[in-house]
Amino acid sequence: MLDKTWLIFGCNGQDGSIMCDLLLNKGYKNIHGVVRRASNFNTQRLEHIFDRLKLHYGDVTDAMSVYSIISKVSPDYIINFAAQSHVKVSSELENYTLQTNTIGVLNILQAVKNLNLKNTRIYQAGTSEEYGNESDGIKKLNEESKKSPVSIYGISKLAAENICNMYRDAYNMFIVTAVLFNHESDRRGYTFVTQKVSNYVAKFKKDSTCKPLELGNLDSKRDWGAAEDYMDAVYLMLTYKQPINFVISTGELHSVKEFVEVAFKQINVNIKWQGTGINECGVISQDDGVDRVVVKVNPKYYRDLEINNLIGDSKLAKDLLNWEPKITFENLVKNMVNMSCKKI
Ligand code: NAP
Ligand code: G4F
Repeated sequence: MLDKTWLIFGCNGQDGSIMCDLLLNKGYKNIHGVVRRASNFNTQRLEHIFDRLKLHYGDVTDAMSVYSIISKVSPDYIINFAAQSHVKVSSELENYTLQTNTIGVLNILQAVKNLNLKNTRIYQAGTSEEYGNESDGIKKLNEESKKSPVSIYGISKLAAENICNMYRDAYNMFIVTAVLFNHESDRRGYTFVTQKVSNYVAKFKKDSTCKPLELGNLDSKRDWGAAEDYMDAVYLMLTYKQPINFVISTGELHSVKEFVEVAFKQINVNIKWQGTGINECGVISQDDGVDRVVVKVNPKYYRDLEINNLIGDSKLAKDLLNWEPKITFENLVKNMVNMSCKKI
Protein backbone atom coordinates (compact mmCIF):
# COMPACT_ATOMS: atom_id res chain seq x y z
CA MET A 1 0.00 0.00 0.00
CA LEU A 2 2.69 2.51 1.03
CA ASP A 3 4.52 1.97 -2.28
CA LYS A 4 1.64 3.64 -4.14
CA THR A 5 2.42 6.79 -6.12
CA TRP A 6 0.47 10.00 -5.60
CA LEU A 7 0.27 12.98 -7.90
CA ILE A 8 -1.24 16.21 -6.57
CA PHE A 9 -2.14 19.13 -8.81
CA GLY A 10 -2.28 22.29 -6.71
CA CYS A 11 0.05 20.77 -4.09
CA ASN A 12 1.27 24.17 -2.88
CA GLY A 13 -2.19 25.49 -1.97
CA GLN A 14 -3.90 25.13 1.41
CA ASP A 15 -5.36 21.67 0.82
CA GLY A 16 -2.52 20.38 -1.34
CA SER A 17 0.10 21.15 1.28
CA ILE A 18 -1.97 19.63 4.10
CA MET A 19 -2.57 16.54 1.95
CA CYS A 20 1.18 16.19 1.36
CA ASP A 21 1.73 16.28 5.14
CA LEU A 22 -0.99 13.70 5.68
CA LEU A 23 0.46 11.29 3.10
CA LEU A 24 4.01 11.67 4.41
CA ASN A 25 2.76 11.07 7.97
CA LYS A 26 1.07 7.89 6.79
CA GLY A 27 4.42 6.72 5.42
CA TYR A 28 3.98 7.21 1.65
CA LYS A 29 7.26 7.99 -0.07
CA ASN A 30 6.28 8.55 -3.70
CA ILE A 31 4.50 11.86 -3.58
CA HIS A 32 4.64 14.00 -6.67
CA GLY A 33 3.25 17.50 -6.87
CA VAL A 34 2.60 19.99 -9.65
CA VAL A 35 3.36 23.68 -9.16
CA ARG A 36 3.13 26.58 -11.55
CA ARG A 37 6.16 28.59 -12.45
CA ALA A 38 5.94 31.98 -10.70
CA SER A 39 8.21 35.01 -10.71
CA ASN A 40 8.88 34.46 -7.02
CA PHE A 41 8.87 31.53 -4.57
CA ASN A 42 5.39 29.99 -4.36
CA THR A 43 6.14 26.90 -2.30
CA GLN A 44 6.18 28.46 1.19
CA ARG A 45 3.52 26.04 2.40
CA LEU A 46 5.79 23.13 1.41
CA GLU A 47 9.05 24.47 2.82
CA HIS A 48 9.13 22.04 5.76
CA ILE A 49 8.75 18.98 3.47
CA PHE A 50 10.30 20.30 0.27
CA ASP A 51 13.02 17.62 0.08
CA ARG A 52 10.54 14.79 0.58
CA LEU A 53 8.39 15.65 -2.44
CA LYS A 54 8.99 15.26 -6.16
CA LEU A 55 7.84 18.51 -7.70
CA HIS A 56 7.09 19.18 -11.37
CA TYR A 57 6.36 22.44 -13.13
CA GLY A 58 3.00 22.32 -14.84
CA ASP A 59 -0.32 24.00 -15.38
CA VAL A 60 -3.66 22.24 -15.69
CA THR A 61 -4.64 24.52 -18.58
CA ASP A 62 -1.65 23.21 -20.55
CA ALA A 63 -2.85 19.80 -21.79
CA MET A 64 0.60 18.84 -23.03
CA SER A 65 2.27 19.44 -19.67
CA VAL A 66 -0.52 17.54 -17.88
CA TYR A 67 -0.18 14.59 -20.26
CA SER A 68 3.56 14.51 -20.02
CA ILE A 69 3.63 14.63 -16.18
CA ILE A 70 0.97 11.92 -15.83
CA SER A 71 2.75 9.77 -18.38
CA LYS A 72 6.10 10.16 -16.56
CA VAL A 73 4.74 9.58 -13.04
CA SER A 74 2.14 6.91 -13.85
CA PRO A 75 0.35 7.59 -10.56
CA ASP A 76 -1.90 5.25 -8.60
CA TYR A 77 -3.75 8.27 -7.23
CA ILE A 78 -4.30 11.71 -8.74
CA ILE A 79 -5.70 14.54 -6.64
CA ASN A 80 -6.78 17.66 -8.46
CA PHE A 81 -6.82 20.64 -6.10
CA ALA A 82 -5.66 23.04 -8.83
CA ALA A 83 -8.19 25.84 -9.24
CA GLN A 84 -8.87 29.53 -9.38
CA SER A 85 -10.51 29.04 -6.01
CA HIS A 86 -11.76 32.54 -5.16
CA VAL A 87 -15.49 33.04 -5.72
CA LYS A 88 -15.42 36.84 -5.88
CA VAL A 89 -12.41 36.84 -8.23
CA SER A 90 -14.25 34.47 -10.59
CA SER A 91 -16.58 37.34 -11.51
CA GLU A 92 -13.56 39.25 -12.85
CA LEU A 93 -11.60 36.32 -14.30
CA GLU A 94 -14.48 34.47 -15.91
CA ASN A 95 -12.83 32.74 -18.86
CA TYR A 96 -9.70 32.01 -16.89
CA THR A 97 -11.73 30.44 -14.08
CA LEU A 98 -13.53 28.14 -16.53
CA GLN A 99 -10.28 27.28 -18.31
CA THR A 100 -8.59 26.27 -15.06
CA ASN A 101 -11.45 24.76 -13.09
CA THR A 102 -13.27 22.96 -15.92
CA ILE A 103 -10.97 22.43 -18.92
CA GLY A 104 -8.09 21.77 -16.52
CA VAL A 105 -9.92 18.76 -15.11
CA LEU A 106 -10.79 17.54 -18.58
CA ASN A 107 -7.09 17.68 -19.48
CA ILE A 108 -6.29 15.40 -16.55
CA LEU A 109 -9.08 12.94 -17.37
CA GLN A 110 -8.17 12.79 -21.07
CA ALA A 111 -4.54 12.08 -20.21
CA VAL A 112 -5.48 9.21 -17.87
CA LYS A 113 -7.88 7.78 -20.44
CA ASN A 114 -5.51 8.09 -23.38
CA LEU A 115 -2.63 6.62 -21.40
CA ASN A 116 -4.92 3.70 -20.53
CA LEU A 117 -4.15 4.01 -16.81
CA LYS A 118 -7.07 1.83 -15.81
CA ASN A 119 -6.18 1.51 -12.13
CA THR A 120 -5.50 5.17 -11.42
CA ARG A 121 -7.92 6.66 -8.90
CA ILE A 122 -8.79 10.33 -9.31
CA TYR A 123 -10.06 12.91 -6.81
CA GLN A 124 -11.61 16.11 -8.14
CA ALA A 125 -12.27 18.94 -5.68
CA GLY A 126 -15.97 19.75 -5.82
CA THR A 127 -17.51 22.46 -3.67
CA SER A 128 -20.60 23.51 -1.76
CA GLU A 129 -20.58 26.65 -3.92
CA GLU A 130 -22.16 24.41 -6.60
CA TYR A 131 -25.44 24.43 -4.64
CA GLY A 132 -26.05 28.16 -4.86
CA ASN A 133 -28.90 29.34 -2.64
CA GLU A 134 -30.55 25.92 -2.19
CA SER A 135 -30.44 26.11 1.62
CA ASP A 136 -32.57 28.45 3.72
CA GLY A 137 -30.20 27.88 6.63
CA ILE A 138 -32.39 25.13 8.09
CA LYS A 139 -32.21 22.62 5.23
CA LYS A 140 -28.87 20.80 5.28
CA LEU A 141 -27.53 20.00 1.82
CA ASN A 142 -26.55 16.43 1.02
CA GLU A 143 -25.58 14.21 -1.94
CA GLU A 144 -29.14 14.39 -3.33
CA SER A 145 -29.67 18.15 -3.07
CA LYS A 146 -30.19 20.21 -6.19
CA LYS A 147 -27.25 22.25 -7.49
CA SER A 148 -27.94 25.75 -8.85
CA PRO A 149 -24.67 27.70 -8.74
CA VAL A 150 -24.77 31.51 -8.67
CA SER A 151 -21.12 32.28 -9.45
CA ILE A 152 -18.79 31.54 -12.35
CA TYR A 153 -16.69 29.63 -9.83
CA GLY A 154 -19.66 27.44 -8.85
CA ILE A 155 -20.60 26.92 -12.49
CA SER A 156 -17.04 25.95 -13.40
CA LYS A 157 -16.96 23.38 -10.58
CA LEU A 158 -20.38 21.94 -11.39
CA ALA A 159 -19.34 21.53 -15.03
CA ALA A 160 -16.17 19.79 -13.84
CA GLU A 161 -18.24 17.49 -11.64
CA ASN A 162 -20.51 16.61 -14.57
CA ILE A 163 -17.50 15.83 -16.77
CA CYS A 164 -16.03 13.62 -14.01
CA ASN A 165 -19.33 11.76 -13.55
CA MET A 166 -19.59 11.21 -17.28
CA TYR A 167 -15.99 9.88 -17.48
CA ARG A 168 -16.57 7.67 -14.44
CA ASP A 169 -19.67 6.08 -15.99
CA ALA A 170 -18.58 5.97 -19.64
CA TYR A 171 -15.03 4.70 -19.15
CA ASN A 172 -15.43 2.84 -15.88
CA MET A 173 -12.85 5.03 -14.15
CA PHE A 174 -12.49 5.52 -10.37
CA ILE A 175 -13.27 9.23 -10.05
CA VAL A 176 -14.61 10.92 -6.92
CA THR A 177 -15.86 14.49 -6.98
CA ALA A 178 -16.61 15.19 -3.35
CA VAL A 179 -18.50 18.28 -2.35
CA LEU A 180 -16.49 19.89 0.42
CA PHE A 181 -17.94 22.78 2.39
CA ASN A 182 -15.68 25.67 3.46
CA HIS A 183 -12.62 24.43 5.28
CA GLU A 184 -9.94 26.59 6.81
CA SER A 185 -6.55 26.46 8.48
CA ASP A 186 -3.59 28.68 9.25
CA ARG A 187 -2.50 27.96 5.65
CA ARG A 188 -5.65 29.57 4.20
CA GLY A 189 -5.05 32.28 1.58
CA TYR A 190 -5.17 35.81 3.01
CA THR A 191 -8.09 36.99 0.88
CA PHE A 192 -10.57 34.44 2.24
CA VAL A 193 -12.68 35.85 5.04
CA THR A 194 -11.50 33.60 7.90
CA GLN A 195 -7.81 34.26 7.32
CA LYS A 196 -8.47 37.94 6.63
CA VAL A 197 -10.19 38.27 10.03
CA SER A 198 -7.62 36.13 11.90
CA ASN A 199 -4.75 38.08 10.41
CA TYR A 200 -6.41 41.39 11.32
CA VAL A 201 -7.02 40.29 14.92
CA ALA A 202 -3.32 39.43 15.24
CA LYS A 203 -2.39 42.85 13.82
CA PHE A 204 -4.83 44.54 16.19
CA LYS A 205 -3.30 42.71 19.14
CA LYS A 206 0.11 44.07 18.19
CA ASP A 207 -1.09 47.60 17.41
CA SER A 208 -4.63 48.44 18.52
CA THR A 209 -4.47 51.80 16.71
CA CYS A 210 -4.47 50.10 13.28
CA LYS A 211 -7.10 51.04 10.66
CA PRO A 212 -10.48 49.21 10.88
CA LEU A 213 -10.94 45.89 9.14
CA GLU A 214 -13.05 46.22 5.98
CA LEU A 215 -15.37 43.34 5.12
CA GLY A 216 -18.24 42.66 2.71
CA ASN A 217 -21.42 40.81 3.66
CA LEU A 218 -21.39 40.35 7.43
CA ASP A 219 -24.59 38.31 7.52
CA SER A 220 -23.70 35.49 5.16
CA LYS A 221 -23.39 32.15 6.88
CA ARG A 222 -21.06 29.27 6.19
CA ASP A 223 -20.45 25.75 7.44
CA TRP A 224 -16.78 26.20 8.36
CA GLY A 225 -14.69 23.12 9.09
CA ALA A 226 -11.00 22.44 9.60
CA ALA A 227 -8.93 21.61 6.51
CA GLU A 228 -7.01 18.88 8.39
CA ASP A 229 -10.27 17.01 9.08
CA TYR A 230 -11.37 17.43 5.46
CA MET A 231 -8.11 16.06 4.08
CA ASP A 232 -8.66 12.94 6.23
CA ALA A 233 -12.00 12.61 4.41
CA VAL A 234 -10.33 12.99 0.99
CA TYR A 235 -7.96 10.14 1.85
CA LEU A 236 -10.83 7.93 3.05
CA MET A 237 -12.87 8.62 -0.10
CA LEU A 238 -9.99 7.83 -2.44
CA THR A 239 -9.17 4.57 -0.68
CA TYR A 240 -12.83 3.47 -0.33
CA LYS A 241 -14.00 0.44 -2.31
CA GLN A 242 -16.10 2.48 -4.76
CA PRO A 243 -16.17 6.08 -6.05
CA ILE A 244 -18.93 8.04 -4.31
CA ASN A 245 -19.39 11.81 -4.48
CA PHE A 246 -19.67 12.40 -0.73
CA VAL A 247 -20.65 15.64 0.98
CA ILE A 248 -18.13 16.72 3.62
CA SER A 249 -19.28 19.30 6.16
CA THR A 250 -19.72 19.94 9.88
CA GLY A 251 -23.48 20.53 9.85
CA GLU A 252 -23.08 23.81 11.76
CA LEU A 253 -23.81 27.28 10.46
CA HIS A 254 -22.02 30.45 11.59
CA SER A 255 -22.18 33.99 10.26
CA VAL A 256 -19.25 36.17 9.28
CA LYS A 257 -20.14 38.38 12.27
CA GLU A 258 -19.94 35.40 14.58
CA PHE A 259 -16.51 34.49 13.19
CA VAL A 260 -15.36 38.05 13.89
CA GLU A 261 -16.72 37.96 17.45
CA VAL A 262 -15.10 34.62 18.29
CA ALA A 263 -11.80 35.70 16.71
CA PHE A 264 -11.63 38.91 18.78
CA LYS A 265 -12.58 36.96 21.89
CA GLN A 266 -9.25 35.10 21.56
CA ILE A 267 -7.48 38.36 22.42
CA ASN A 268 -10.09 39.28 25.05
CA VAL A 269 -11.78 41.94 22.94
CA ASN A 270 -15.56 42.15 22.94
CA ILE A 271 -17.17 43.25 19.67
CA LYS A 272 -20.62 44.92 19.58
CA TRP A 273 -22.51 45.61 16.36
CA GLN A 274 -24.10 48.94 15.47
CA GLY A 275 -25.99 50.24 12.43
CA THR A 276 -27.36 48.29 9.47
CA GLY A 277 -26.47 47.48 5.85
CA ILE A 278 -23.40 49.25 4.57
CA ASN A 279 -23.38 51.38 7.74
CA GLU A 280 -23.09 48.41 10.04
CA CYS A 281 -19.89 48.27 12.05
CA GLY A 282 -18.21 46.36 14.82
CA VAL A 283 -17.19 48.52 17.76
CA ILE A 284 -15.31 48.17 21.03
CA SER A 285 -15.94 50.15 24.18
CA GLN A 286 -13.11 52.39 25.28
CA ASP A 287 -12.18 53.70 28.72
CA ASP A 288 -13.34 57.23 27.76
CA GLY A 289 -16.85 55.84 27.07
CA VAL A 290 -16.63 56.48 23.32
CA ASP A 291 -17.11 53.39 21.13
CA ARG A 292 -14.39 52.82 18.53
CA VAL A 293 -15.03 51.23 15.13
CA VAL A 294 -12.77 48.26 14.43
CA VAL A 295 -14.80 46.53 11.70
CA LYS A 296 -16.66 48.27 8.91
CA VAL A 297 -18.38 47.35 5.66
CA ASN A 298 -16.81 48.09 2.30
CA PRO A 299 -19.26 47.22 -0.51
CA LYS A 300 -16.32 46.43 -2.81
CA TYR A 301 -16.22 43.04 -1.09
CA TYR A 302 -19.87 42.28 -1.88
CA ARG A 303 -20.58 39.49 -4.39
CA ASP A 304 -22.68 40.01 -7.55
CA LEU A 305 -24.92 37.25 -6.19
CA GLU A 306 -24.39 36.10 -2.62
CA ILE A 307 -25.05 32.66 -1.16
CA ASN A 308 -26.66 33.49 2.16
CA ASN A 309 -26.48 30.07 3.81
CA LEU A 310 -24.31 27.04 3.12
CA ILE A 311 -24.78 24.14 5.49
CA GLY A 312 -24.15 20.47 4.78
CA ASP A 313 -25.19 17.03 5.97
CA SER A 314 -22.40 14.44 5.98
CA LYS A 315 -24.43 11.48 7.23
CA LEU A 316 -23.34 9.32 4.28
CA ALA A 317 -19.65 9.95 5.01
CA LYS A 318 -20.27 9.11 8.67
CA ASP A 319 -22.11 5.89 7.78
CA LEU A 320 -19.79 4.59 5.05
CA LEU A 321 -16.40 6.10 5.87
CA ASN A 322 -16.83 6.57 9.60
CA TRP A 323 -15.74 10.18 9.01
CA GLU A 324 -16.72 12.96 11.36
CA PRO A 325 -15.12 16.36 11.92
CA LYS A 326 -12.97 16.48 15.06
CA ILE A 327 -12.11 20.18 15.31
CA THR A 328 -14.91 22.44 16.59
CA PHE A 329 -15.70 25.88 15.18
CA GLU A 330 -14.36 27.57 18.34
CA ASN A 331 -11.10 25.62 18.18
CA LEU A 332 -10.73 26.33 14.47
CA VAL A 333 -11.01 30.09 15.06
CA LYS A 334 -8.72 29.87 18.09
CA ASN A 335 -6.04 27.98 16.12
CA MET A 336 -6.21 30.43 13.22
CA VAL A 337 -5.90 33.49 15.46
CA ASN A 338 -3.11 31.94 17.53
CA MET A 339 -1.13 31.03 14.43
CA SER A 340 -1.66 34.51 12.97
CA CYS A 341 -0.38 36.02 16.22
CA LYS A 342 2.75 33.86 16.00
CA LYS A 343 3.40 34.89 12.38
CA ILE A 344 3.08 38.63 12.97
P1 NAP B 1 -5.94 27.27 -2.90
O1 NAP B 1 -5.23 27.43 -1.61
O2 NAP B 1 -6.35 28.46 -3.67
O3 NAP B 1 -5.04 26.33 -3.83
C1 NAP B 1 -5.28 26.19 -5.20
C2 NAP B 1 -4.05 25.56 -5.83
O4 NAP B 1 -4.26 25.45 -7.23
C3 NAP B 1 -2.76 26.35 -5.64
O5 NAP B 1 -1.71 25.45 -5.42
C4 NAP B 1 -2.60 27.04 -6.98
O6 NAP B 1 -1.28 27.36 -7.30
C5 NAP B 1 -3.10 25.93 -7.89
N1 NAP B 1 -3.45 26.39 -9.24
C6 NAP B 1 -4.25 27.42 -9.59
N2 NAP B 1 -4.35 27.51 -10.91
C7 NAP B 1 -3.61 26.50 -11.42
C8 NAP B 1 -3.31 26.05 -12.73
N3 NAP B 1 -3.80 26.67 -13.79
N4 NAP B 1 -2.51 24.97 -12.89
C9 NAP B 1 -1.98 24.33 -11.81
N5 NAP B 1 -2.22 24.72 -10.55
C10 NAP B 1 -3.03 25.78 -10.35
O7 NAP B 1 -7.26 26.40 -2.68
P2 NAP B 1 -7.61 25.34 -1.53
O8 NAP B 1 -8.41 26.04 -0.48
O9 NAP B 1 -6.41 24.58 -1.17
O10 NAP B 1 -8.64 24.41 -2.30
C11 NAP B 1 -8.21 23.25 -3.00
C12 NAP B 1 -9.27 22.87 -4.00
O11 NAP B 1 -10.50 22.58 -3.33
C13 NAP B 1 -9.62 23.94 -5.03
O12 NAP B 1 -9.94 23.29 -6.21
C14 NAP B 1 -10.86 24.60 -4.45
O13 NAP B 1 -11.61 25.18 -5.49
C15 NAP B 1 -11.54 23.42 -3.81
N6 NAP B 1 -12.38 23.70 -2.65
C16 NAP B 1 -11.88 24.38 -1.59
C17 NAP B 1 -12.67 24.59 -0.47
C18 NAP B 1 -12.17 25.33 0.73
O14 NAP B 1 -13.00 25.75 1.55
N7 NAP B 1 -10.87 25.50 0.88
C19 NAP B 1 -13.99 24.07 -0.45
C20 NAP B 1 -14.44 23.34 -1.54
C21 NAP B 1 -13.62 23.15 -2.63
P3 NAP B 1 -0.70 28.87 -7.16
O15 NAP B 1 -0.17 28.94 -5.77
O16 NAP B 1 0.30 28.93 -8.22
O17 NAP B 1 -1.86 29.80 -7.36
O1 G4F C 1 -14.04 33.18 2.58
P1 G4F C 1 -14.85 33.34 1.36
O2 G4F C 1 -14.26 34.11 0.26
O3 G4F C 1 -15.27 31.88 0.92
P2 G4F C 1 -16.38 31.36 -0.13
O4 G4F C 1 -16.79 32.41 -1.06
O5 G4F C 1 -17.47 30.70 0.66
O6 G4F C 1 -15.56 30.28 -0.95
C1 G4F C 1 -14.73 29.33 -0.30
O7 G4F C 1 -15.49 28.19 0.03
C2 G4F C 1 -16.02 27.47 -1.09
C3 G4F C 1 -16.84 26.32 -0.52
O8 G4F C 1 -18.17 26.72 -0.43
C4 G4F C 1 -14.85 27.01 -1.92
F1 G4F C 1 -15.30 26.22 -2.95
C5 G4F C 1 -14.08 28.19 -2.45
O9 G4F C 1 -12.95 27.73 -3.19
C6 G4F C 1 -13.57 29.00 -1.25
O10 G4F C 1 -12.62 28.22 -0.58
O11 G4F C 1 -16.25 34.03 1.73
C7 G4F C 1 -17.11 33.46 2.71
C8 G4F C 1 -18.24 34.44 2.98
C9 G4F C 1 -18.94 34.93 1.71
O12 G4F C 1 -20.32 34.93 1.95
C10 G4F C 1 -18.44 36.35 1.54
O13 G4F C 1 -19.36 37.22 0.89
O14 G4F C 1 -17.69 35.61 3.59
C11 G4F C 1 -18.25 36.75 2.99
N1 G4F C 1 -17.32 37.87 3.16
C12 G4F C 1 -17.60 38.99 3.87
N2 G4F C 1 -16.57 39.82 3.82
C13 G4F C 1 -16.09 38.00 2.65
C14 G4F C 1 -15.61 39.23 3.06
N3 G4F C 1 -15.36 37.16 1.87
C15 G4F C 1 -14.11 37.57 1.53
N4 G4F C 1 -13.34 36.76 0.78
N5 G4F C 1 -13.61 38.80 1.89
C16 G4F C 1 -14.33 39.67 2.67
O15 G4F C 1 -13.87 40.75 2.99
